[in-house]
Amino acid sequence: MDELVTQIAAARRRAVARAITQMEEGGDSARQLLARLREHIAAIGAPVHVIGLTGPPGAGKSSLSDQLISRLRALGKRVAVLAVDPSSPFTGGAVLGDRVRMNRHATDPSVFIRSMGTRGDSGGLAKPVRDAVTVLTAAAFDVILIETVGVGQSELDVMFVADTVAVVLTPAGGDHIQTAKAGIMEIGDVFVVNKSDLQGAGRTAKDIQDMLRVRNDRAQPADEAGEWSVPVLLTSALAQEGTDQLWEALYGHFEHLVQTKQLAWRRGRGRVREMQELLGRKVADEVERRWQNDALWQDLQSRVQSDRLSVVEAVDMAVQNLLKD
Ligand SMILES: Nc1nc2c(ncn2[C@@H]2O[C@H](COP(=O)(O)OP(=O)(O)O)[C@@H](O)[C@H]2O)c(=O)[nH]1
Ligand SMILES: [Mg+2]
Repeated sequence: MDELVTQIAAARRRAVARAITQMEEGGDSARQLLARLREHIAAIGAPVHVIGLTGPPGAGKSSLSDQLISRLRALGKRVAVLAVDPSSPFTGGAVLGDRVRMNRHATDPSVFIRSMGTRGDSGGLAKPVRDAVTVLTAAAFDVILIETVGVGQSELDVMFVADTVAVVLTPAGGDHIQTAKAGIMEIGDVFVVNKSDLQGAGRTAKDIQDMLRVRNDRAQPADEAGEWSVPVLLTSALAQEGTDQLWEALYGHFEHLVQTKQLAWRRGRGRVREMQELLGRKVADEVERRWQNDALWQDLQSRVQSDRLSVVEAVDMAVQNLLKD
């Protein structure tokens, strides 16, 4: 164990990879390793910046990651990329594409690229990702990029691990934003219209601005800590345009969090989100178990089935019973 911690602290590639596999699998040894890594992190005070990249498949997240790695390496920073596929227990084709996109960096000892499935899945979807971030933080990476595949609830959960969330879209017209609207439009700290070499990028950027205005109207009034003004950037990973500005925006958001002392709050909020998600799952599992085995729950079920009890009443009674003991 200590040997593994020492090797992770020295950023030995194989040790880091092995530790992340442990985090995917979960269990007692992973938990012990995490505790040791946290001690190490507390001792070194690693000022890591965790960035989430989300958006529809094919938007160019991996291509942008590749560009960002180059920029960060030029600045002398060490970079890790986690390509996460929460919709699949296996690390499949999309993630394979991710690796190809970033291949030229694969042999750089200051770059670590890893794809993750959610095999273990005992503690919610974000957990293995959060734990992998702990491993990479202990290995003293300066920046950790988390790329998620797809657009669903699980991607949102994963994004709450990040300090800065970039939502990557393309000039695919209004419907694109409509589909993306369910959730990810709410969590972006930076918006990116990639493939700006294609037509309609300016229009898409304007649609996003309009959407953000609605979002701001709904938001709480700014506290004295100050508000972050969400930028909408045009990039072309293909033409290598706008990617330096993207890094500046991402880092600017991190500086904002640090200067306004919101970083710790934000990380705490992410942990609370994860707690809520995990609690919800555990309660759902428990309900499922009772539904099958418990006489009272069976009775509620059959009364609803034969229309002797309304659904709402049955749910109220079930919840009361759940909370009773
Ligand atoms: N025209 C154009 N194509 C791009 C750009 N960025 C990425 N692509 C292409 O879009 C496809 C998907 O890119 P990828 O980075 O794998 O997207 P991801 O699924 O979001 O990670 C690839 O064929 C890329 O070459 C861009 O700025 N302009
Ligand atoms: Mg990708």
